[in-house]
Order: sequence, then C-alpha cells, then structure tokens
Amino acid sequence: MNRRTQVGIVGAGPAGLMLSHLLHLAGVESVVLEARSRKYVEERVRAGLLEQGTVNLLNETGVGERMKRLGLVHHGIELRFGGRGHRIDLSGLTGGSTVTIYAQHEVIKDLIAARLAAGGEIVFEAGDVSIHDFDGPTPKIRYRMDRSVVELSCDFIAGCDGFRGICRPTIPAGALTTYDRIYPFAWLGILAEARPSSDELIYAYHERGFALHSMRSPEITRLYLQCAPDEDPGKWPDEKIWDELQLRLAAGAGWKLNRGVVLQKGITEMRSFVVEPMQSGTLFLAGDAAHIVPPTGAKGLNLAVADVRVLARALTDYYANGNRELLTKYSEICLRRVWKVQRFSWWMTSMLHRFGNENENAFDQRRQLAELDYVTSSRAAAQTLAENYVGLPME
Ligand code: RFL
Ligand code: PHB
Repeated sequence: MNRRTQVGIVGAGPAGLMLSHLLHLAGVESVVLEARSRKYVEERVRAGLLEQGTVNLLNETGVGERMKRLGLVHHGIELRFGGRGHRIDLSGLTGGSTVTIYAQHEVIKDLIAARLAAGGEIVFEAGDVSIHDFDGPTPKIRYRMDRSVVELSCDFIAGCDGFRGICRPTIPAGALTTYDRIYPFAWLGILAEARPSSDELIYAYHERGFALHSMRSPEITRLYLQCAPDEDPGKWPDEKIWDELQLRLAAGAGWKLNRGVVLQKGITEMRSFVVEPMQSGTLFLAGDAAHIVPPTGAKGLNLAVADVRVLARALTDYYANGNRELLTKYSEICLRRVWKVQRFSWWMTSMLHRFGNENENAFDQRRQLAELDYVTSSRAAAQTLAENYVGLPME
C-alpha cells in the first residue's frame, strides 16, 4: 500500500508527539510511526522534571490542563553533602522561574490524547520501520502493518526514534561526527509507594556514592542510587536499597527516609553523546536520536522538546513561505543549545558522583567538596546552576 503525508515522524516519544502537535497547530500534516503499543509508551517510566519553558509550551499549546492540576511546582532544590543540606533558591535566583514535577508518561498521554482528538494519526506497533531516499525531495518510510508493507511518501522525515532507533544509523557512515563519553557508573532507580521525605528534590554527594530523592506525587517517591555500570538489580533486594538510600541521603541525626512498596526498579546508563550535524538531506534528527545526556541535570526530555520547537518553526516557515533557510540552519541552531546542556549535565554529574579508584584520588574528592561549597555559598555560582536548571532561554 502507498500513502502520503507532509512530514513522516518516526517515534512517539516526547520529541515525535510534540512535533506532530506543533505542526498540526501550524496547519502542517504529519503521520507518527511508533514501534511499540500505545499502552507501552503510556506506561514507560522515565523522566519527571520539566523546565519552565517546557511547561509554558505545554500550556500555550493547549495540552497543559492535567499538568496544571497534577504537576508539582518546585521553587528550589537541595544539595546535600558533608551531612548537611543547602538549598538552591531557583525562583529567587532566576527572577521567578520554577520547575515542575510531572511524569514523562503523563506528558505522553496528554499529547496522544490531543493528537487523536484533533484527528491526527499515530500508527502504533508499526513493524520493521525503515527510511529511504532522504538524499532527495521525496523520502519514504516503509513499515509493516498486520501482514502488508506500507510505503509512506513524504516531503521530510523527522527521526524522533530515541537513542536506539533506526534513523541515525541509516545515515551513511562518514556523514556524521560522533562525540561520546561513557561514565564509569550507572543509576539504580526505584519508584515507590512512599510519601516524599522532603518537599523538594535532594541531590546528595556522599562518600558511598551519589543519591537523588525525587517524587511523582504526594504519595509516590522516585529515588536513584549511583551503582556500578554493570550492576545486577537482582542483587539489590528492596531492604538493601532503602538502607543504602538512608545512608547516602541522611542529613543530621534525625533525618529519616520514608519507605514503602517498591513498584518499579531499573538501571539507567550514564552517557553523554552528540552527533553533528543533526540533519542529512530531508531527514532531521531530534531528541535522543541525536544526543543523550546523563540524567543528573534532568535535561533529556526538555532538550528533545527544544529541538522540535526549532524543527516545527523551520517546517512551518517552509510550508507557509517556501523559505528553506531555517531548515538549512536547523542543526546549527539546535547544537548551540545542545552543547550548553551537555556542558551543564556533565558538570552536575562530575560534581556529584564518585568516579571510583582508577580515575579518582583524594584530590578529586576535595575538589568536588570545594565545588559544592562554592556553589552553595556564592550567589553568582548558585545563579549559574539555577539558570541552567530551570532551562536556558530559547533562541
Ligand atoms: P524516546 O522517549 O526514547 O522516544 C523514542 C520513541 O521511538 C520509538 N522507536 C521506534 N519507533 C518506530 N520504529 C523504530 N525503529 C523505533 N525505535 C524506537 C520508541 O519506542 C519511543 O517511543 O526519545 P525522545 O522523544 O527523543 O525523548 C527523550 C526522552 O525520553 C529522554 O531524553 C528522557 O527520558 C531523559 N530523562 C530525563 N529527561 C528530563 O528532561 N528530565 C528528567 O528528569 C529525566 N530523567 C531521563 C530521566 C531518562 C531516564 N532513563 C530511563 C533513560 C530519568 C531516567 C531514569
Ligand atoms: C526524576 O524525577 O526522575 C528525576 C529528577 C531529576 C533528575 C533526574 C531524574 O536530575
């Protein structure tokens, strides 16, 4: 079967769905092809922290209603080290900006509902998706639906299929330059039926390793522990996880972490990765397909949304005015933000984690503590953290 659309989008994550939504609002037609089922993508536990700009965009484009009701607005975060907590006043340091805790899969549900209500098309469980002819003006996406092969012709392809998708690897070798850093640790994350033990997020530097206290709702806590990159979650029974979190997050004698039933457990690898350029002919990469950051700065989802804002604007200008200039500059515009966010995520990661014996010595630990001390005692340093954490302005 052959069919046609203006923009073919591979992947129904935050990048693909937001792009489809923004294009629809600008009168541009798209079809989203997703390898997984709707249920799977609506339940996949991932990010939880939205920058001010992401929140504004969801509100301004009519998909912020549930987020306004269920999201938790945070005005600050806490850095814990040396057994003490130090608050970074995000709002006070940024002229009133905040971050919002609202789970990524809730954003996904809201975007899917909005696309379907507007008559948009998302093909779930699309099999064997492949992309073709993007070196010319009529690229094609092939996929399998039930027993038949479908060919979708389009003007442009948006590769929004995440880090392990097919779009980036289909670009001929040699056309892309890869920048990559793998860290010698990972995060063991849990989602637990436990009241958060603090109103704000806690990032803890501890001699046993990093820990993070986050949340999803007044009843659900999200917690992470630094662990080995090849850690077997099977070796971490729930009690051991709670004991370790208590040790690393403790500040002062009386502080007690609320415990509860562990609902989900998983390992997250820590990596910094960028490809340049983020486009090849009529194929444009966005979100994790083009770059990933270690989660310490809470930036991946927000960066994916920032990319597709730029892409939607460029495509809209092309369809409305026949102007290709923004499309030509897509990669250049995105990469300026991408590298600043890479720098911030690397810096937060380097400041807060133990790097292990081979790469680390007593000097590094003293340096990390001095960095934490500086960030929490100098207004200028705290402001640098805060303006990056709430999200740099869009170009
Ligand atoms: P996604 O979300 O991976 O979506 C890609 C979609 O493409 C589909 N797909 C395919 N579809 C068709 N054909 C194929 N061949 C396909 N291959 C893949 C996939 O099924 C999927 O639906 O990429 P996108 O849209 O670029 O979004 C990126 C974000 O998901 C990611 O950056 C964040 O989750 C990262 N992240 C965080 N980001 C934040 O901004 N704030 C946070 O607090 C935050 N915390 C986190 C995180 C990521 C984590 N993990 C699990 C990696 C915490 C964790 C633990
Ligand atoms: C989360 O809530 O999942 C979360 C929050 C902040 C981070 C990373 C993850 O830096």
